[in-house]
Amino acid sequence: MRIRVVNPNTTEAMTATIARSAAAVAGPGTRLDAVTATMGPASIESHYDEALSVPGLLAAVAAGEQEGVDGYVIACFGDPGLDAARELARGPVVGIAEAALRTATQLGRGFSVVTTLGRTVGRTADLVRHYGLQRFCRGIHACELPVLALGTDPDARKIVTEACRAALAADDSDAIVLGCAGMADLCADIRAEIGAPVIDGVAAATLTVQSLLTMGLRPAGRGEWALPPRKPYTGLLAPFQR
Ligand code: 2AL
Repeated sequence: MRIRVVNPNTTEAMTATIARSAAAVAGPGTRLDAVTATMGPASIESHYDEALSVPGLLAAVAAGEQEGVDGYVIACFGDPGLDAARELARGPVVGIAEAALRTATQLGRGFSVVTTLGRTVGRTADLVRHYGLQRFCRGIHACELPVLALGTDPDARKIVTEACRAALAADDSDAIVLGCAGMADLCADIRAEIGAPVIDGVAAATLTVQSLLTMGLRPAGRGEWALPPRKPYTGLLAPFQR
């Protein structure tokens, strides 16, 4: 099976981190490719960034459909463009927030999320509500590191680890969800450091897509999830006309 992991931001170094995390859990029968959006913001940490990351993401999914990709991971914790990608793809599309949050519900009664900047807390709360998981969510905490600092700040590992440790204690949680794809390479160390389950959404979503495909489960692709109706698209978005 072919699974494409899409980094909807345009930072190649972050795609490399994401690719390592997905490859670490993929089964022997899975062909993975991790791709970087060819247009859009360098990182996604505002509503504006998120909105403008969606065309690049959808272009990567549309290309994957031409190339015979079986399923997709959206490797940004805002799950940008998830429903639109589901309209385009024949196979399953799973966002890392959805996968990580649902996985956390299977590890106890309550989880905490540790995200990047404080301004992403509201979006995370929206996602928790959107997926119907409020009763499991004990808290959403920001470590106040910008997304790209996760890969460049020499103190990033320590800062995120301490934010996870503090969240676990403050919320009396059973698990921590890492709220950014750029935290994927920190997951194993943080788990060992704080002695609690820590969930990287890239691994969770890759395994979810792989499980769905292994079970032969693809979306029905009809009604709301049929291909979008054809119509003219104009201006810079003209190439998105199907
Ligand atoms: C993210 C993420 O996963 N990728 C990105 O660019 N921004 N998430 C976040 N909370 O800032």
